Amino acid sequence: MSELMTLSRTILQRKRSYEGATGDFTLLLNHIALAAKVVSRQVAKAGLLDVLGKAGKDNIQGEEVQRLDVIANDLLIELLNDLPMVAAIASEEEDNLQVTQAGRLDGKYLVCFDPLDGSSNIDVNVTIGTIFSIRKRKETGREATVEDFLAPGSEQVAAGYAVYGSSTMFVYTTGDGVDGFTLDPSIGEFVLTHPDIRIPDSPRCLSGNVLNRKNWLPGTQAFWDGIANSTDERYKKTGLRYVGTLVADVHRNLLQGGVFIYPDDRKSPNGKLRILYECHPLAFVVEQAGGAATNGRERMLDIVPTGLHMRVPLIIGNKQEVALYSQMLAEHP
Ligand code: P6P
Repeated sequence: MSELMTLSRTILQRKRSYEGATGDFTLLLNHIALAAKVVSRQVAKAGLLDVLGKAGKDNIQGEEVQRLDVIANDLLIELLNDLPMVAAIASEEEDNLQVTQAGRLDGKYLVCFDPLDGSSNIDVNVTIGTIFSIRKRKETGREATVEDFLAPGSEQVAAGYAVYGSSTMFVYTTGDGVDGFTLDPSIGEFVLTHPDIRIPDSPRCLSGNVLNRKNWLPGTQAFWDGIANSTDERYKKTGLRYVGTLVADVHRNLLQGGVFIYPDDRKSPNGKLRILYECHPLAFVVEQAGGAATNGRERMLDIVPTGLHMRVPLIIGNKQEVALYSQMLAEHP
């Protein structure tokens, strides 16, 4: 049994925590993992549990909310609401921040999440996921405000995701490397299967919605075409992969190497993806695994959000390709 490295045992034995962390952090992370286990079960049985389809409303993003979005969102809020160390929550599915009951005054953590990323793929059985980010408040003794969330991504103390695919995986970092766990349903535990993930320096996948190419900036087009038409050895095995679920595309690139782009373009000057609960957490994970993430012009983790639902362009994956993108933007104004 000594080989059975669960999430909790890994945190304790590999200090996958962070300076100043206490048991509170472990409890918080385990609650997020618990939510992932429950969502995993709902997703696995979606067609049988009558949880497919639309919830009959749009969210603040203007996107049609799926019933599983609501289930995942409500579950995460319920689980975190009882934790005295969590002061407030920012969710893709909630217009405003959610001040928690137990930790509203003295909770030291702020949690941001996209409860179910890739919702449009739920009904067609394509991989979806949950993305989370944990920040520490600079002061307690009062209710959290939106301003408490508006800090650079470099101030995250932990970030990660669950991805509900052929298996359910839980991947996270606290700034000391990245570990990946696979859910063993027979024991209900996330077991360490991918210790110390490092992104391979060989971009196996070029990932982006190339049907938007007509709206892309000249630099984006030059970046894409340069790789697509390259005869360089580096791109000999590079293929196009685009799931339509951000966390699935980023997870695949993390394990195989690659670059994902959701850029700004003439129709969407800020791109589509949200910084607080999509781009900052994934940038933290990918940087910790040896990759990079920018908005095409500056490091993603240096960007300070101006609102809970701020959108930013995202270029994320192998360092060389992320840098090449910025170079192409600069050379093709
Ligand atoms: P498009 C899913 O709705 C999502 O927010 C991300 O998970 C995904 O990468 C992106 O949208 C896909 O957007 O415009 O290519 O369908």
